[in-house]
Amino acid sequence: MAAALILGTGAGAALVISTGGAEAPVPGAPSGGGGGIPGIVPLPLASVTDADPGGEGREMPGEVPLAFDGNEVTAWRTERYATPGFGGLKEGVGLALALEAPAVAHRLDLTDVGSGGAFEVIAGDPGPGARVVGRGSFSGGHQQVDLQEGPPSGLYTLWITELPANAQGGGYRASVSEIALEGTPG
Ligand SMILES: [Ca+2]
Repeated sequence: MAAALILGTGAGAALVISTGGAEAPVPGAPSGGGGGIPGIVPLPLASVTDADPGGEGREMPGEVPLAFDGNEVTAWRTERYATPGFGGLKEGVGLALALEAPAVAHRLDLTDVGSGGAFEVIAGDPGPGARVVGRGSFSGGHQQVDLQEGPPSGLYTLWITELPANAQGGGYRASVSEIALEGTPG
């Protein structure tokens, strides 16, 4: 399917033209990824980091790789807090997903442990003026969160604003077993 997309309208706007014929394969992308929506593919991640801008800047960084190791048994967990609202210590914590190249994310694939709470998907960083493109709550399983289309971004943040109850050990914490983005490369 040949298509021409003009991305952006300001200075530095990129013109991306498919050359027709075979599209470049995405390394590691399973065929049929994207649930059958044309042009939607898994978006390769360059890095994932813990986000704790309102705290000490660290939120279990050693466990971050467990959120995308392909194993639903292992998970990145937040620290454990006294209340769903982080004990009043901060507005949220999360995972920052840096893409290998800017893209329009259409969907967040999330597998988690727990039930309830709340999260946002932000194109870019959290904070004042953050561009929220999706919202959801923890499901204790696999879910797909549809995201609002917007300009391409090289960074998407899973921003947890309310923690689910911690199933083991009391308190409140979120656990992300697997996280991935699907969308349209920019
Ligand atoms: Ca995992």
